[in-house]
Amino acid sequence: MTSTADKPRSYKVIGTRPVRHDGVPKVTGEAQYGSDIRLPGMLYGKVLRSPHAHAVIKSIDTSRAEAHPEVRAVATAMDLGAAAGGIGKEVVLGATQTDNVLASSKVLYKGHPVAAVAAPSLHAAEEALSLIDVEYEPLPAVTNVEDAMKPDAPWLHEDWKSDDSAIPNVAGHEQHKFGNLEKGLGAADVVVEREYRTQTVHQGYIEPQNATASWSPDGRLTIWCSSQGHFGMRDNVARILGLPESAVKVVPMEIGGGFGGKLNAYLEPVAAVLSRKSGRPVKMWMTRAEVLEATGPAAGSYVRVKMGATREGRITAAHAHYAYEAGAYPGAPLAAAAAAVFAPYALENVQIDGYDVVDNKPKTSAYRAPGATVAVFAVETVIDELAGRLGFDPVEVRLLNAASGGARRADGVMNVRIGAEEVMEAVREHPHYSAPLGAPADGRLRGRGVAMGFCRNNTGMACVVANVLDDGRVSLVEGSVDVGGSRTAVAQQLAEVLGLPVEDVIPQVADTDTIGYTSNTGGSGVAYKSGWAAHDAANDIMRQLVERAALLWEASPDDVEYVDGSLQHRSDPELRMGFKEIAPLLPESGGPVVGRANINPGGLHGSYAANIVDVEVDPETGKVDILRYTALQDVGKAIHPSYVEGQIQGGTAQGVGWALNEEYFMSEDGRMLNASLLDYRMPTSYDLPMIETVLVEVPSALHPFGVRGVGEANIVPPPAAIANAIHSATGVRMSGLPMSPGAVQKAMATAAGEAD
Ligand code: SMO
Repeated sequence: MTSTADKPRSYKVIGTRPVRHDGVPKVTGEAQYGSDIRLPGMLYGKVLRSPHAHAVIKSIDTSRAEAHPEVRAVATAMDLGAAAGGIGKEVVLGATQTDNVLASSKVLYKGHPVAAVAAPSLHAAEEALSLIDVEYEPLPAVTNVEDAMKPDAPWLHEDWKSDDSAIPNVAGHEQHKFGNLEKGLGAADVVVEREYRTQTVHQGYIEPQNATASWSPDGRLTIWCSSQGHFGMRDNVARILGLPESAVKVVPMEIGGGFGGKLNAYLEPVAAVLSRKSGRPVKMWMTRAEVLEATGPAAGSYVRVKMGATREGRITAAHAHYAYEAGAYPGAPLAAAAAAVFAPYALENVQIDGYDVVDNKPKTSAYRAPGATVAVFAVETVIDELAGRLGFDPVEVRLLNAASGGARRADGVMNVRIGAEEVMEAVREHPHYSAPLGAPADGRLRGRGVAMGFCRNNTGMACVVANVLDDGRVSLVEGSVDVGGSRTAVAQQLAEVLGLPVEDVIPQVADTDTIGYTSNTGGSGVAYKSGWAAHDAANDIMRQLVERAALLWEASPDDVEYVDGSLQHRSDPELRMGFKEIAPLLPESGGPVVGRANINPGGLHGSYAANIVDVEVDPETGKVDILRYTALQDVGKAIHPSYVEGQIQGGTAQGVGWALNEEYFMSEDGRMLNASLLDYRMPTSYDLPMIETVLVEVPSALHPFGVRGVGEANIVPPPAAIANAIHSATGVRMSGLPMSPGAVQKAMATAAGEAD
């Protein structure tokens, strides 16, 4: 039997661009998203949210709402499993998620849920919200990471004050260091130190959060929702409600984007409680304002980076200090930031200090390459400045310091086979890098910038079951929610091993009772872990088919092999059977053939990305137009190149939004002033040129097909690349995000003032 462990050099299915299996249903609108669920007798639930950014809840009186003739159930924090006590500095998901789902003693941001109602109509539910009487004692709010750490700042979590050495609202400090920073700085000919401030941004997924729950009288709870991991959601809901995991079934619906924002429970436990109390299924969904004000955006930050280099271009020292807003509860992505911040470089003297800071904003969540984008924005602009001051080409200086396999990353991880250098070389060789900039429009300025980025990849448990059907097709049941076409990428890996066309594989994502535990669709891990599981399940099928063919041929299994989708006898060329020929014979040769894999593959992997971008700046208005964009990424092995390119373009577009426009505008009293997609300005097709992609394939050493996660590294370089391009155009260094017209204009005016 042929094993694919020896990695065939040429592939028949991997690397091709088939139409995705879910393409037609998604184009026709037939695909079922969370909000498409309709159950008999279903009620509608709505959440009452705090009007204050920070307040003590003195009392909640639900009696008037309960007396409303149409109200079937009212819920408060008292109905959740673990009544929340104080919130500790540890990230204990149970306590913080419970308190975030329905506030117990304090509200910590505007939009924080305090109660919920269910009624036969949405209108009645909304009306009943106004009958819930909540008495608040408002407190001063703090919505900025630097203000939150000031000695006179209001403390969000009172019990943290007991540690009298504590800086206000700091939940944690994570430090990594090796070598000797001072010695490294002493050895430098040039040292650059800069500080940066960035604003809260949102993932901006199109589909708002939703959940429908049905609590059966037999005690089992079923939830239909759109999430990045129905097993993770099941476990969260069980923890919040104090139930065993086995009491909860989560049915994954199609998902309209997540980008890290659909890992946590918001409405699910509330709908469940309302269903238990009313005896009816309850459906809930968020408005866009609720999504922006009360789900999990990405941290605003304060970042300071100091780096030194010699005249020869060697970086001798690097220090990154970043304080990230966690929002209402601890848990800013410090470790993921530490993994990424200096990842493209081999450094001898390095220190990283990350701070996790709570403030009166919604609890932040992961966002595509969590923590990496703003830290790398700082590092990559400092490197650009170092290169300029030393008279080096910005790519040359990066290549001189490039990390490679065997070098230690700044957060301590030993690099395995990585693609940092290959990506930098691809930048240098790309025609865009040496193309003329062209003449700007009248009065405008043009420039070009480059930057690197990195995101580590996660892996985790994954299960698939593959059923051979009588007609020779295979139904592939998997546990990974499909966010970006992974159904097809996983099916391709099964098809490759079996030598089948991918159209003969029918993939579907099964609910938590139907397939084994599969970890979240996050950390760019699905094509890796579920793809690996599909590879193993295909090998399981091959092994069984060899046995069946041997049975049918009255031969020894040792004399039968599986080659290119066919079974054949090793010495008798007459004995040969295709997959489609043996499939209908299975019932009479022992029964169905089912391949299966339940795995937990390791993998310390990551993906490197780089951008080349040309901009044109209007000095009058400060508006930055993007003229040309090239996004390069080390993708391991591209299973479905079109979807890999789509990931790169999507991440780049989000990075451009973060770079140029997106931000939460907060009022003095802690309200988000732009809680709509009209005022929260994400880029549209009018703002972006065609983003050209370059796939650099440096295979992962572990995965049977060399897959790396490709979903995240691409969002990391844009802010720095654009900032460097703005500098190249205007001579001005930007020190924060977004680099909106107002910010660019102000920076140019300040620089002009200093020059006078
Ligand atoms: S930010 Mo992602 O869901 O790993």
